[in-house]
Amino acid sequence: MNDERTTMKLKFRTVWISDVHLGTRGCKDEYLLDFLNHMHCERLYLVGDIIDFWKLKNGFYWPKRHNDIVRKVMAMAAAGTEVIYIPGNHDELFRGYIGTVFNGITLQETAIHATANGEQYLVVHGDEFDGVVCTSRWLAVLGSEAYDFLIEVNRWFNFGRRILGFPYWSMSAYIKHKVKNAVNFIFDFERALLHAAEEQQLAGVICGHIHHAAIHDNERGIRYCNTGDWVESCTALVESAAGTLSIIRWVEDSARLLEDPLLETCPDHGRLASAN
Ligand SMILES: [Mn+2]
Repeated sequence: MNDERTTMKLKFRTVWISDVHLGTRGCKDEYLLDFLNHMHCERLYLVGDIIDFWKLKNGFYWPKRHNDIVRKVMAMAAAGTEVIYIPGNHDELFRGYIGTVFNGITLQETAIHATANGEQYLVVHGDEFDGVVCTSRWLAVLGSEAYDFLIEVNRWFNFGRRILGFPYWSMSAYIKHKVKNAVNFIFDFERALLHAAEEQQLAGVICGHIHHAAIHDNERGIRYCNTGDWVESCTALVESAAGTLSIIRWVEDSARLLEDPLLETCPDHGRLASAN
């Protein structure tokens, strides 16, 4: 990293992050800290599952960098960024403190965010829309590489089965079935959240929870935004000064963004990256 990169800051009107899972080994703390150090925003929404109290219960894991992240957010609040923390299911402990302000961070159950161009969005973590617990939803975030890997595992697995005299068992068919369930789950989740936004006559909804970043509109023009996560994809939802919403994938986009931080040149919505 050169000096220019370390001092450059991206400027946003609003930033939303969720599903950081501090207190777990899965948290991509280095990337998150890098993102926080390279951006400035007027308002920061922490959209739930920031600290993973479920994991902390089963053994304390809290490296220095997780402290650095908490301190960084507090420093941002002290420097004038409005920080709103909407607890999720992994940090539902904080739901007992809704309405309080802690070190400049306001705890809220949900929020209504008004963009620069006056559109109103419901901001919510999303676990309350789960309905049925779907154990295979993590499969939805599997990329094709992971899929190829499983195919390879399947080959060796069945090689072993054949030696032991067992019949062939298709892991890929099993995975495909599970992925289909996961895709259905995401679809139902989106529909439930869009319905909530529509009922409140809002422009859309901004949520987290399922670790799957997205921006798209339904057939009636109601927008669904998911901030993604900092366990797998390292994504944030951002609003430019003009009110444009986009998704940043920090690992892929950071170098290019820091080279040319003029967000107004970005497409209307969707990914910031031109490649996708
Ligand atoms: Mn969650």
